[in-house]
Amino acid sequence: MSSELSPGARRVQAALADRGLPGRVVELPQTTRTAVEAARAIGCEVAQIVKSLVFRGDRSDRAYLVLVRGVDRVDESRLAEIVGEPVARADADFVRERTGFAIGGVPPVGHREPLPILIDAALLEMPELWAAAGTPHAVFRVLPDELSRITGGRVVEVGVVQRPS
Ligand code: 5CA
Repeated sequence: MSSELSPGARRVQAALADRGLPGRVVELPQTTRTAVEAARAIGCEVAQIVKSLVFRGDRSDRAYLVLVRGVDRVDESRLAEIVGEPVARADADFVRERTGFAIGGVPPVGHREPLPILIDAALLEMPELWAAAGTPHAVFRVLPDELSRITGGRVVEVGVVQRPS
């Protein structure tokens, strides 16, 4: 029940309900802070996890939210070409300030201020996805078409498979 969710997860639950997806958020006892941890907790493939990564525009100081598969990373030079300015990965303070959520729980909807959203095309090829819902223990299930619709994100090719470090 939504009344049992923590405050961050409740905000995402409300944003989803506003967009026609009520009751989707689940809070798990296990951590879902990273894509690998979330996949383990849910019992799905890492590629089905939506990573919500915030980048900072060098010139505009804008926040860009990029959604990629859990197995991918963002090609920053490609992203820079797409948004028309150099970008860098945002730090924890910037992420919290602009989205209203801490890294590890950043959702694709429900942000403090509207921000441009870019969706990597590969994400939309997955049959079913799971995204963060405001806290490092909260997620929600979403279909690719639903993710496009609720975010209004621009579909781009910006993801590259992450190599093991
Ligand atoms: N809850 C999961 C998905 S359900 C989640 O939020 N995954 S994530 O991939 O979108 O967010 C974690 C990501 O935040 C990591 O992949 C990592 O790239 C990034 N991150 C972790 N620590 C930092 C940091 N200090 N600064 C910037 N980015 C960070």
